[in-house]
Amino acid sequence: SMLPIAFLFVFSACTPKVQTDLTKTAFIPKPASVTATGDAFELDGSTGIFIQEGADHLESTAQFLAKALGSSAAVEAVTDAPSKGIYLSLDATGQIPAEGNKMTIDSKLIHIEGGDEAGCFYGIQTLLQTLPASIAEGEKLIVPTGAISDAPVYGYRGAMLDVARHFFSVEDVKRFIDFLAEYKMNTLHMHLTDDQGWRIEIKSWPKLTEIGGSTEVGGGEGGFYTQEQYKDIVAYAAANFITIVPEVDMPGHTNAALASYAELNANGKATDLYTGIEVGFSSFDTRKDVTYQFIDDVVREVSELSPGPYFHLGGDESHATKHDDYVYFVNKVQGIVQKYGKQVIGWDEIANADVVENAAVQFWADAENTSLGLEKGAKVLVSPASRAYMDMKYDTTTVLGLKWAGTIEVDHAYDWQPDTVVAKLTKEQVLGVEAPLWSETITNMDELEYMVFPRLPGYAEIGWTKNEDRNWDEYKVRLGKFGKRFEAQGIDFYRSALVPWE
Ligand code: TNX
Repeated sequence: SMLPIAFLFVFSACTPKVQTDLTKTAFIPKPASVTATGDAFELDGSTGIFIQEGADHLESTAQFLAKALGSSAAVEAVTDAPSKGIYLSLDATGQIPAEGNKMTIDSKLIHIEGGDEAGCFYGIQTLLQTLPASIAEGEKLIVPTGAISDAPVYGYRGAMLDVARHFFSVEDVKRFIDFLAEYKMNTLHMHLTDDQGWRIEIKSWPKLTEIGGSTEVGGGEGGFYTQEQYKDIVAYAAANFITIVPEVDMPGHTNAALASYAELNANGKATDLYTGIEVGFSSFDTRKDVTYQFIDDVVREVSELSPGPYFHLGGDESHATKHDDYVYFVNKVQGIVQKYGKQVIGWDEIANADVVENAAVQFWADAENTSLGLEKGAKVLVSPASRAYMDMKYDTTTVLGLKWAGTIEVDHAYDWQPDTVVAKLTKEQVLGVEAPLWSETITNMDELEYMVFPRLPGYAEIGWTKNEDRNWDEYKVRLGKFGKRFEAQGIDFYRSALVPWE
C-alpha cells in the first residue's frame, strides 16, 4: 500500500531539520541543569523582545539580543510577563545567585530570569547556542523547549592578553572581549607593560608611551592606548559584563619604563629599548624615592580609568632584584594600590612579601609560593602554566608559541580541576580561573585565534561548571559541534585530531 510512503512524506515535510530535544543541544560552558519538554519555539526576526518594567538596565542587554537575532522588533518594557516572545526579567526573591539565571522555554514564550543583569546576559548567550552558527536574514529558527537553571562555580573567570610583547589594537581587544563574553567569562586581565613595551598613556610621565611604547618584540612599531582608548575598552568590556584587570608589571619586566626615564635606573642612565624575548634582566631601583613617586602616579592614573576592584602589580621573575629589595618593594607598592582603593593581585612570587588584606596570588608556576600566599590569607587565582597557558604549543609541531611549560593539547588544557592545583587548597580559597596568552610569538589576530581556539571555551567551562559535571570524553563531543561556530566567526582554529569536529 502507499500509506507508509505518504506518511513518511508528510512526516519529513513537517519535521523541522533542527532537533527539539533541549538536552541534546551542545552548550559551552555546560549549564548546571537542563530539562527538555520536546516541543519547539519558533523564532524569527519579528519575535518580540520584552524587558521587565523598572529593570531599565536590561535595555542594553535586550538590545544585544536583538542585534544577535537580527530582530526588527523594538524592545518593549512590560509590567507583566507577556504571553509570547522573549522576556527578560530580574529575580526579586534572591533565589537565583549572582550571574545565574533560570530560563524556561515553551512553544510561545522564552523567559530568562537573571539573578542580576549579568545572569540575563549569560542566559542570552545560552539561548544563542541553541541557534545555528550563522543566521540568514528572515530565517525561521527553532529553539527546543524545556528549562535551564544555571550559575557559575567561580566568580572570576578570565583570560589575560599580553599587549606588551606585541601590541594589539583597540579593535583586536574588542574582538577578544567578544570571545570571552560568548563563553561567559567575566574578566580580561591586560598585561599592559613589560620589557618590550609600555602600552598605556600616563599623563604625568608622557615618555613612557613616547619612548617605551615605540617598539615591540621583533622591532615592530609597537603602539599604546591613549587614556580615551583605554576607557573605550573598559566600557566595551563592561557592556559585555567583563571587568578589566590592568597589570603594570614591576619591579622586573620594566625595561620599557627604564628606557623612558633615566632616573628610575640604579645607575641613573636610561637603558636601550629591548625587542628580544629574554626575561629577568630588568629592575626598578627599589630604594629611590622617585621610584615610588613614579609608581604612585601610575597606579593613580590607571586606577582612575579602571572601575574594577583589582590592580595587578605583576611581581614575577624579578631575577635582577635582590630578595630583600623585592620584599621591601612589593610591600610598598601594595600600600600604594590600597591607597587608590584597589585590591592587589600579583604573580605567585608576591607571596614572599607581606600579603595585604583581600589580595590574590596568581598561581602560574610555583606551588610553594602559592601555599605561602594561602598561609598569609591570600586567595588564589589559578593559571597553571602547564595547563592554562594559551601561548604553549599544542604539540611539538605547532609553529607558534613556546614550550617551556610543556605542550598543551586540547584534552590536557581541559582535564584538570582548579581546586586541586596545590596541596590543601579549598574551593573557597580559589578566586577563579584565568588563561593567559603571552605574546612573544603572537603578532596578530589570526595567530592569536589559532592559539586561543579551541582551548578558550574549555577554560571558560572549568571556571563555570562543577568538576563533577565535567569530563573530557563528553566535552569533546560538544566542542566538536562548535567548529562550525568558529568558522562562521572567521576564526582560524587548531583542528585538534582529538576532537570529533562536525
Ligand atoms: C613567563 S608567566 C612569564 C612571562 C612570559 C611567559 C611566557 C609569568 C608570570 N612570566 O613573562 O611571557 O613565561 O610563557
